[in-house]
Amino acid sequence: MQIILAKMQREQFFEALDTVIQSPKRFAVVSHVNPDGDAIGSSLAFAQFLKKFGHEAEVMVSNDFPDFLAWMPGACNIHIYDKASETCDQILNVADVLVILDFNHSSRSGLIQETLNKLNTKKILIDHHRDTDLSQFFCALSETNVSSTSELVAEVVMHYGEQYLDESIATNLLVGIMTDTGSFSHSIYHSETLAICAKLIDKSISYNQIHQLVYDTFSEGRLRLLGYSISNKMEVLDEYATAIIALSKEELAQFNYQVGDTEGVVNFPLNMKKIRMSVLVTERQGIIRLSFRSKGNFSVHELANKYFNGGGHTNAAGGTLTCSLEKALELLHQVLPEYKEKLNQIG
Ligand SMILES: [Mn+2]
Repeated sequence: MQIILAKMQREQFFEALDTVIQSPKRFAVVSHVNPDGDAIGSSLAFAQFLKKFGHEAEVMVSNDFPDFLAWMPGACNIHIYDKASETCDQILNVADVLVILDFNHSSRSGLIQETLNKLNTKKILIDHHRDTDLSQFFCALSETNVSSTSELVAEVVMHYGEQYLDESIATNLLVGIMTDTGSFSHSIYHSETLAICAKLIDKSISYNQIHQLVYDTFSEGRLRLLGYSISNKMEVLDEYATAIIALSKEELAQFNYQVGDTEGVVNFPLNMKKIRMSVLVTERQGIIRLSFRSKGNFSVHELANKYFNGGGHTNAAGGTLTCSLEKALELLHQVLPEYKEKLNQIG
């Protein structure tokens, strides 16, 4: 049944997309706040794909992306709303079509939300998050059972023909899939993901180089912060098969914190056999950010959604609170007993 529905959705999606890309238009491609490799990779690739049909396509995100993504083909042309809101608003206001990539609710667009909500422009969605309200989109390719939005964009590009897959597009999509799967360690639900990657690797810059550009870029401060987080800050709660790392803004400053420096820290506690859930809590300007990871079928999406104003996927989710770091940790400890049984289940 699911397969039939997915097939129907694809047929409808491509039928609708065909009508849009036939004649030259102005596209604004928007992705989520605190953009990651998948947000940037899928957006750049889709914009580059659109340009092959003679369209104008501008990519925009709410705030800056981490340095380890800055080398990506076309990244220097991305519009950052909090640095150039007027330009961004202008692009949005004249756009014929908005493309929403790697998020499904306008609240995830950060500072762009206000303008987005005002526009009646045709919207196209390509995304792998759950609970999508499809009614607001002209057409949507929304599937949760894929590694990443970049995988879906790869499917779209290849639907139109492999001749559209050039070095930039392939490289950008590979970064998206690589980063959303934690370097191919999770979120791979079918062999198709790797089959797509095989095609991308044939067209992209050297795979080894991409991996190095994304992962071997730590500053000394970032690596020391990782060491400190695990060695000094990791709290292991055996009873709940959970590990928590909390970092205050003073601690982040001590390691000369740059955007993206805590990326991946939350994954390390899961390397322990006994740990089922890992939580990273960080203090930013005025807000507390929580990042959740889990193994197996324990859904951090549910927990993040119920208590931490967030959500995401079964094994990876985020949330935010506007309170002190201490209060956030207090709440986290308070809700754990409710999940004790599930956290101690195998599978
Ligand atoms: Mn993604």
